[in-house]
Amino acid sequence: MKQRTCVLIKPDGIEKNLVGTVLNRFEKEGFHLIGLKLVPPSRPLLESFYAEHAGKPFYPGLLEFMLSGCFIASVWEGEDVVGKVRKIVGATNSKEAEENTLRKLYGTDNRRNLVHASDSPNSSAREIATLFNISELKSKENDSNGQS
Ligand code: 3AN
Repeated sequence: MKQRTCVLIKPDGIEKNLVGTVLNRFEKEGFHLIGLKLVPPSRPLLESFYAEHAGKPFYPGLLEFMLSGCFIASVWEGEDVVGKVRKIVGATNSKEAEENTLRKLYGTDNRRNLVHASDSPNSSAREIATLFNISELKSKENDSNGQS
């Protein structure tokens, strides 16, 4: 099924100069990039993005880390892209992530784990709406090569 997913490259990924590496991994898979921007740290925005984790023990540390620098927000489209991207990203804790996943290759632990990827089509719809205006996403209407 054609889906969209929201991928963040977290502040550690920017700090380690891995933005191109992460984007390239998804491009090589054949997924279509339909949204991309650098987002300055904003507490209200991150509280909204991570609302489902409010109250969990790791929540304050998660927010503090995400507020430590800019992050990249991206939207990818493709067949079953939500699950495929989650597989490429790997388990939450970089130390326990599967070989050759982005978190295993480049992450540090369960907080500094390089990337976020939507866990379901419902989450991706909510996350994309939190971070992007419709007009910021590539569509048949605003892209002359017709890909969306
Ligand atoms: P994932 O991103 O793998 O779906 P979630 O949704 O369980 O993981 O957690 C959201 C984010 O919260 C993670 N990406 C990670 O940055 C942080 N996090 C989750 N569990 C922990 C933990 N035990 N300690 C520190 N940070 C955590």
